[in-house]
Amino acid sequence: MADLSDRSAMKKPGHWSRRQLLQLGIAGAGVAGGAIALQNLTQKRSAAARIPPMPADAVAASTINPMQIARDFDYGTVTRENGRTVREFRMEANTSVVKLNSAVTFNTWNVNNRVPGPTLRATEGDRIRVIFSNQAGHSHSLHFHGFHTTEMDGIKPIRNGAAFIYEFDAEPYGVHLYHCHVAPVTRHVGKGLYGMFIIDPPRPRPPADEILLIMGGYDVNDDEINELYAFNGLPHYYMENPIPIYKNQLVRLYVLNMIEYQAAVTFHLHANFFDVYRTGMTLTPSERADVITMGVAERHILEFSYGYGGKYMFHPHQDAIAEAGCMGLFEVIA
Ligand SMILES: [Cu+2]
Repeated sequence: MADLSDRSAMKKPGHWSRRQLLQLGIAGAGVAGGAIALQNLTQKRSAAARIPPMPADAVAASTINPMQIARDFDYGTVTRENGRTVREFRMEANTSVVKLNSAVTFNTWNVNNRVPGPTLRATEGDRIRVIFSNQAGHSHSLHFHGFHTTEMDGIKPIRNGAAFIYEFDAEPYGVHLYHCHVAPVTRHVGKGLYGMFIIDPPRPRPPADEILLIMGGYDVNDDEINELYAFNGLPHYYMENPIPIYKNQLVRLYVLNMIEYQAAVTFHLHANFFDVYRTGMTLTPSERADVITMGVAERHILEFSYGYGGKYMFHPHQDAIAEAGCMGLFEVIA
């Protein structure tokens, strides 16, 4: 793959010149021109599910907006090539300061200026093309979980100012992830360079209110211990801004643990039990629980609905971690 040496013209995803795309060898692949016939084909899988509107006042006092991240699934730019669906994603490694709370700012390494990075979503069998540009000031990479060739495994550092195209088939279906794999990986992940990669089964799951929760930690003083924790980027955010869900509506949680410096945490949901689809790789649940243990990079689909209105907490049952920011509320509304 070609490296891009001219970083000045590559400030933002979406502002890539035809020359740069030619350097990457993809200008003819329907990227640059008007050949994109199926722009952002958002699937209507949840059309029958009732999903509350985003609270108008849920604006984070930060560059990260967890309320938006919770239901934001990126299906990429869709084209057809040789009879198959190709989903193309622009992902840019950045370094940016994030206000974690009123007292603490943190220098994150991230994708597309958010922690977690964009939630990529495809259907099993699609072709995935990730155009990765590193504008972060350090070497980074994108390592995807899933089946792919060694060249696409993302362990080779992509230097600052360079770019690389990761391309592979979306398989197998499940809840997966991507993260930087440059050493020390714990540091690169701990600073925010990770996200979720969902591959839907060929026959879609039933309609549900689909919500993403990624647990992360922040080592704000470089002592290799997290001082703050968060769901979807910001500590304590969902305690002040509960996620609205409807009563008696099936909720499908996609949960991922990306807390470094910590062997495992649990995920606990109050006043309820959830069906567990381990790694999202089954169509029928394997168990029912209200606490599930998750090592680093473990992820599951958890399904439930609430029969009573009100506010209900979710958090790891390592209560010190919960109290340091990894704690939130669902608000069940009629
Ligand atoms: Cu990195």
